[in-house]
Amino acid sequence: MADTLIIGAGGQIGRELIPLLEKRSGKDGLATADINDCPELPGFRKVDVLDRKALFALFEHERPSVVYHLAALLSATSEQNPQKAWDVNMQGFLNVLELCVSFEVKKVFWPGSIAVFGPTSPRNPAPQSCVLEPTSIYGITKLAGEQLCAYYFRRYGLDVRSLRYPGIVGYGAPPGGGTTDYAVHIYYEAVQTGRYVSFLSEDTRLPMIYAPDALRATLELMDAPAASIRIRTSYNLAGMSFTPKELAASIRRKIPDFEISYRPDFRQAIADSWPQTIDDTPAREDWGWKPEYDLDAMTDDMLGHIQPIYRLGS
Ligand code: AKB
Repeated sequence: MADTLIIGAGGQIGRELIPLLEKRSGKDGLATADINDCPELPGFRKVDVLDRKALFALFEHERPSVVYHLAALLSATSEQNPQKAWDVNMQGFLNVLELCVSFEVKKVFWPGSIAVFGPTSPRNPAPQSCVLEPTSIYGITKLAGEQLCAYYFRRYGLDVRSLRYPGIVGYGAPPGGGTTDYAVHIYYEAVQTGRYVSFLSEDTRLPMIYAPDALRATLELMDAPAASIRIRTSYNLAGMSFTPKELAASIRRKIPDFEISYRPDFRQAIADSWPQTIDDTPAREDWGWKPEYDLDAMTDDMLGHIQPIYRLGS
């Protein structure tokens, strides 16, 4: 049995959350699951969220009080396989929600995304409530998913909480298949080769957040008293906003010879449909959200962690 179960634990958010949750529940209080083999994770079981029998067995064995359901395909991967995106992001989530109701789970976290916004939403900033007409299949699953959060809360009293994450930048675990991933890859390339080819154009401004802020927001939301959670779909969450050109300039403060060039691909259309900045007033008002990192502070911290790894390796 485990107090907390993380499903999709092998991904970027899961791997970064594990040490923080371990501090709270201890190694034995944590169970993890992923579709990929991750034997290094605490209390690990390999489970596909579309395999209802295996998922049931996992819940029956662990009987968790808190569930973090993080298994999902991100925007770029989803666009290349919309059917799979629908299956994993929607059916997988429904399977987990049903089990959370059956096993009387106390609290559930589900990652929303700024991808719920579309070209008809205000872009600068995108408010909490507005027209939501996403054009990517990923955004469509995130919009339906956040409505499921509200539905399960209304209908079954299931305490599901969610954040509309911007792009998450961190060194703790690599992202996979997102449109905002360039903002992580660029640091590694800057350190390793001194140059980077961006798959987004130089002036593509997107909402981003540094991983320590994103993780703190997640835990603060989960710790907040239920009565203060007024948004039962998914909270807007802002950290910072920048373009590839601005990110390159921030890196150049530390690596003056760093070069960036631009070769936009299919991900440009996804980025162009998203907002540039986010208004997260309800998160600030309801549970006291406040980001700590701006672009240069993030760059200094990222390079401070990445540079020593490659210096040691060379
Ligand atoms: C992606 O780029 O797909 C994600 C997201 C913004 O949800 N990082």
